[in-house]
Parts: sequence; structure tokens; C-alpha cells
Amino acid sequence: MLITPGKLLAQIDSPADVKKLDQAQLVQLSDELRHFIIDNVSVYGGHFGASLGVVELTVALHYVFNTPYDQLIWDVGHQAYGHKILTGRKESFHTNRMYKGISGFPKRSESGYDAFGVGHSSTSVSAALGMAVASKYKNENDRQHIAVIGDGALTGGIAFEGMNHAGVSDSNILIILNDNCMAIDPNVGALKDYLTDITTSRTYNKLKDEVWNLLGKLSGFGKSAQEIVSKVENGIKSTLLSQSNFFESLNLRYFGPVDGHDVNHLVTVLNDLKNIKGPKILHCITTKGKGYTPAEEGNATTWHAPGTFDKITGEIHKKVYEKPQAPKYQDVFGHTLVELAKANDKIVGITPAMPSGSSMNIMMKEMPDRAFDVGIAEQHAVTFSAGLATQGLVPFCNIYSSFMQRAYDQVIHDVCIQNLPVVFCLDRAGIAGADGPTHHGNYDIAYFRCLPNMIVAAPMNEAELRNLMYTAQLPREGQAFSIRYPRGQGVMPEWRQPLEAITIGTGRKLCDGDELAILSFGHIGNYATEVCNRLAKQNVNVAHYDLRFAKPLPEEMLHEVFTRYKKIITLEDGCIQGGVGSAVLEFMADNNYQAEIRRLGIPDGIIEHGEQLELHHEIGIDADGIERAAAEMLELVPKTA
Ligand SMILES: Cc1ncc(C[n+]2csc(CCOP(=O)(O)OP(=O)(O)O)c2C)c(N)n1
Repeated sequence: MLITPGKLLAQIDSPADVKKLDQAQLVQLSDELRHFIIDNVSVYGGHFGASLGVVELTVALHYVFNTPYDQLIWDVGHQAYGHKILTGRKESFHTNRMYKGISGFPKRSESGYDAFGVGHSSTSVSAALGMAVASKYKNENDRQHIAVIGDGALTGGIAFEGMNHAGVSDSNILIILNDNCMAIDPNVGALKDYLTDITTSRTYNKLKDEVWNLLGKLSGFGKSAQEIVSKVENGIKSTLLSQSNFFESLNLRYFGPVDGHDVNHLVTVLNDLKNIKGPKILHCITTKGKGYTPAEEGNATTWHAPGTFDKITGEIHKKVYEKPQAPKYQDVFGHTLVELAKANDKIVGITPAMPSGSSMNIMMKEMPDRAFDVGIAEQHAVTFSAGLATQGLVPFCNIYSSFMQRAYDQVIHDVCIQNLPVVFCLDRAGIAGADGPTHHGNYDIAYFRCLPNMIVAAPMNEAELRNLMYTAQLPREGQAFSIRYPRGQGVMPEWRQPLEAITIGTGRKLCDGDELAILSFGHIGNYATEVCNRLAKQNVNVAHYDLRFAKPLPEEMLHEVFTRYKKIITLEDGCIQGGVGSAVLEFMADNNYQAEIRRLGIPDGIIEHGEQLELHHEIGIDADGIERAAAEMLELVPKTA
């Protein structure tokens, strides 16, 4: 489907074109940009509400600042669709998030306008500060550095670390706080309450008006504006401090709150702020989904990334299936956790800002006192869980595999060294899909497998996930228990099987073979089942073992494998280096076995975005890739280069 931009947007291929417009035309441009996003996302999917919420801000920023010389850094980057469209990617925008298409997040290799690559939250202040300090060092004193950060992303610790540094840096950095009271789910925590207070406080608004009046008078005064502002500021600072303005107390000049949908006012304000040197923060109030009624008035969480929808009726397209479908792993996690928690009153649930994404919201709804959304704060989530565990509770801390990277030291220092029995459930483990390299959960097998006091497990189906969760909450002396599972559906429509304990460090033999054995870890093993069936039809019998544990390894089973088979394929949806295949190689060396081993997994390199199936195929860990490897090892076909 061809999506045509409106009259003004049709003329815009870069921010230079935006600057050619009269300021009076910016309302129309914003309107056209908004419709272009609605038209595209309704047909092709992607993030939605957040980009609609910053349309005016995006237009104003590119109108006022001289990007890419001035550096504009979007936090998380899921809200940067308008920015992409205005910076030369309008024609390719229909390929957003698709295999070989443009990325759903800002990416340095994609455009010079994407000053910093993102996907994970809360990095913008530190990155902008680094750039600002570098500009100062290079005497590029006219250069502006702008970080746009949401109120959700501001809950991440690194954002505070950046502001703490920025406040004493005397660098030319403007932080724009895009405050819409939402993360993916409603934002949480004391800071959210503070931002609401500051927005509604009469004293602040009065003060704000005074500052804006002053700035209005100063526009165009250049250098002297800076001096006058400093003088007036000293006068009002004591008042602000008496209100204990959080940002001012960090030495960031605080401006706002302003209406983030008034593009003309934003232009005026940003032009004024351009003349004020040093670290400063502009508090913008926006609405997620702005300008599209179903999103603006409906459930903001649903409209964060709704999939495709009918833009006229606002109806979100749902696939209709003839047969009952297997559930998503995340939902099996959510329901099973509640089931277990009903029987074990020590169980508590923890999520860092992903109640819907992880399905922890099921427990939050049923047992609000026992499930915690701690904000976008993975490090805190882990140490908080450790604290809970010291008191005999059984924390189920659910963190996406790629976001767990944030909390590695907490896992080591606060959990493993203290030998605490925290349960980690790593959702989105392995290739994550359209979100791309920042979100693929490639490394967790390798980064957890080397830790003492850590059990590393992966289920091949829903029943296994349930049984691993059941096993993980049984009393044990220390040891963290991690369970990784992928994004998306499992394989068992009838998933509510009775719960059974699994002996830690045991695997499952799924079928015997003649010469070759496939050892798989986790859900990816279902491709191996398919390959065994395909080959059996050609009278080739390949054995298949589900390792289930990468640590401790199912040693008894591995002794059987190495005794019976001299050709082995290991299969994992994780990085090859240090992964489960490496564990099997180590086992072979340590026990003086000899076999030809082929390790299938995620190769050493950045895997771009696309559907999970497309990417599995590209890296050769889908059924075709496994069959090819098996056929080569059994010399059924000539070896590929
Ligand atoms: C480290 C990390 N944890 C979790 C996420 C998942 N995530 C993506 S967007 C988002 C909410 C961001 O909220 P906010 O910054 O307020 O932006 P908004 O969507 O409201 O515009 C979350 C939690 C992430 N991207 N990075």
C-alpha cells in the first residue's frame, strides 16, 4: 500500500526543508506528520503512542536546532518515528522494523541525524553529556546537545548518574523531559508523584510564568541574555530551592512545565533556551497517542505498540485461528506464578517496568501486595529481590534477557556471592525479532553459565516451563535459579498440565538415533524435533536430547551421549561463544571423549532486526539450517563452504 504524505510533508526530505517553512505552517506540518505515522503504523505495525506524543516536539526541535551539527539524542528511541521521517527516511519508513528495512530505533549507522544508538532506556543524558564535554574540549562552543527523555526512562538509575554529573559540568546540555505519566504501563514511583506535583503546583506555575516573561523579553539579546538570566535566576533560585526543586538542587536550570503539543510555544521556548548556556532541563507535558482518539482516550498500554489496526475504526487486528493455539510463554509464566503463589505464601513477583510485557500484571492484579513494578530499574530489581530473599521470601524476578545485561554486577555481587535463592525468569531470551540488536537476548546463557551459585535452565515447552518454575520455588540451600524462554508462543495448546518437580541437572532423551545426536537447549529444540521427523522419513535416525540445564549440565545423560555418538550437534538460541555448545565441548575435553561437534547458535556479530523465523533462518538455527548441518555431518550432501 502506498502511503502518501500531505502537502507540506511531501516537500520535506531533511530538517533543512523544515526550516524553510514559516513558523505559522508548523501546526499543519505536525498534523501531516501525525497522519503519516498513523497511516504507516496502522498498516505495518510498530511503536505508536509514544511517537504521536512527541510530534510537535520533533517538529519544533528540527525547526529550531541545527541538526545534525546540534546533537539530538532520543532516549529509548521508540518515540523517534517523526524524527526518522523528517530526517530522510520518509520514503523507506514503510520498511520500519522489517527484515532488511530501517530500524525501529535511532541507529548511528543508519543516519547522521541519529546521534546515538538506542533501544534500552535512560542512556540519553550520559550520552549527550559526553558529546557536550567533547564539544567543549574541541572549542565547538556553539554546538547544542539535546537529550529527550521520558518520565519512564527517568526512573532508570543511569539517568540520575548522568544528571548528577551534568549538574557540575558546565556543559551545554539541554534535557527535555517528555512527561506523559506513562512508561509502557503507567509510570510508577515517588518521582512520578513529584512530577505531578510540580506540574500542578501554583507556586511553580507562577514562577514559571515569571521566567517565561523574562525569557520572552530576552529573545534576540544574545550574550547579554545569559547575564540577565543569571541575575534574575539568583533572585528566584532561593524560592525554587525553598520548593526543593529536585532538578535545581542538582544544579540543572529547570524550565517548565510547558505544553508539549503547542508547537509555536515550543519554538519560542527552545529558541530562548538556545541562548542559555550550561546544563538545563525543560519539562514538557505531553499525551501518549495524542491526536488519534482511540489511542488518546483508550488504553495507553495497548496503544504503545498495538500491531496493525483499522485507522478509521481504531479496531486492532487480531489473527483468527481455526485450531486452538499454544499460549505465549510469558502468559504461561504469569498464570503459573499466580498458581504457585497461591500455594506458597513466600512467593513474590518483581518486574522492572514490564508488567504487561512479562505478564507479571496477572499477579499484580490478583495479588497486588505481592507483586512489584519497580520502574525501569533492572539493577534495583535484582538487589531488591536479593533483599527479599535474605528474609526467606521466594522472589521471582522477571527481566527480559537483554535488559538483564544492565544488572550483571547485582546478580554476581548481591545474589551469587551471597548465595541467595532468587529465581530469575528471563523473557525474550534468544532472537527477539523486530526490535533488533538492542533487544535480542543473545548472551544470557554465556553470562550466567560462568557464575557460581547459579542454576541455568531453559524449557522446551510450556509444561517444562511450569515444572521448572515449580522446581525453582521448592526450598533449597541458596543458589539462584534462572529460567530463560523466548518471545512468543510455545507449542502446547493444552498447557495446564499438573506440576511436577524436575531433578536439577537432568535432561530428557527425546529419541534415539544411529550415528548423530542433536543436543538442544530450550524452545529452539522444537526445530530439532522437526528435523528428526524429516530425516526419519528418509530412514535416517538422528537422536535428540533436550539438555534442559546448561548449569549444572546433565552429566549422566552426556556420558551416555558421548559413549553412543561420535557426531554431535549442539543447538541453542544464544551466542555460540561461551554458550551451551561450549559447555558440551568443555565436558568432552574434561572427560577425554572424542567426537565431531558442530555448534549451532548465534554467531559472533550483530544480528539485525526481522521476524524471529527470518533471523533463525539467516543464522542457520532453524529446521533447514539444522537439517543442512546434520546432512553434512552424515555426508548425505556435500559440505557447504
Ligand atoms: C533498560 C530498559 N528496560 C526496559 C525497557 C522497555 N521499555 C521500552 S519503552 C519503556 C517505557 C518508557 O517510558 P518513557 O520513557 O516514559 O517513554 P514513553 O513511552 O512514555 O514516551 C520501557 C519500560 C527498555 N527499553 N530498556
